[in-house]
Amino acid sequence: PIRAFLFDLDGVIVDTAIYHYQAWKRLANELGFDISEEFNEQLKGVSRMDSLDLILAHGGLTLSDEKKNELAAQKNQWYLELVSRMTSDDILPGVATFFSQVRKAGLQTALGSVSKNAPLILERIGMADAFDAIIDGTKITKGKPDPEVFTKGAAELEVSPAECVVFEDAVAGVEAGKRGGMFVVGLGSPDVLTQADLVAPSLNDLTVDQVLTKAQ
Ligand code: B16
Ligand code: MG
Repeated sequence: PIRAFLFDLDGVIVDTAIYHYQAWKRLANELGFDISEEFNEQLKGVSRMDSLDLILAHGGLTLSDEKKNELAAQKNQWYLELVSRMTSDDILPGVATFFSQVRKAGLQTALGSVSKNAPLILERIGMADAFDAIIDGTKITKGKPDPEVFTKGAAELEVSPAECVVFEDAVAGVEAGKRGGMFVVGLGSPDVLTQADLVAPSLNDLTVDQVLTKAQ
């Protein structure tokens, strides 16, 4: 049976992708090129350094590790300025209702985010106590599509992968859940999230019962 739900943060609980995009775009512009919203899709669920590498390759730049660390720190500073203004109003529609159903169903919950800023964001939106386990970018060595962020969540909850459902909005995150041996609910477009076992536009369009019926 399903015993735990594992949630991605950005794109599932909150929409921080827009802030990541604004901060990366500002950085690219300072370096003399631009990134589009379409390009930004590739950055979703991807770690900070891997994102920077993709952006620099896009701009045709090769830089030293020292310079890259400096740029990543600058982007994060801009990103944090945007995140610091977040409140519970930034929680995506349907999340609160879905979480109360999760509790009623007696399921465990974990956060599976590659963001090193995940605890800060949870604090800002008032959801720091909403999860039984929190796996963030400081607890993993490999970002999505590696399954580590979700397998660690399952381990911390003491459940097996087959007992978990992952909720993800990113292609890399859906792949991570599947590679971890879990049932994956994709939140977004079925044309994009082709590997997901079930796809809905957002948590607002799903009930816990619907998910459990499909997953077990
Ligand atoms: P940070 P998720 C991911 O969060 C974002 O989708 C991705 O765009 C970002 O680069 C990554 O976190 C690292 O974030 O720079 O804050 O450590 O989707 O795994 O919740
Ligand atoms: Mg995401």
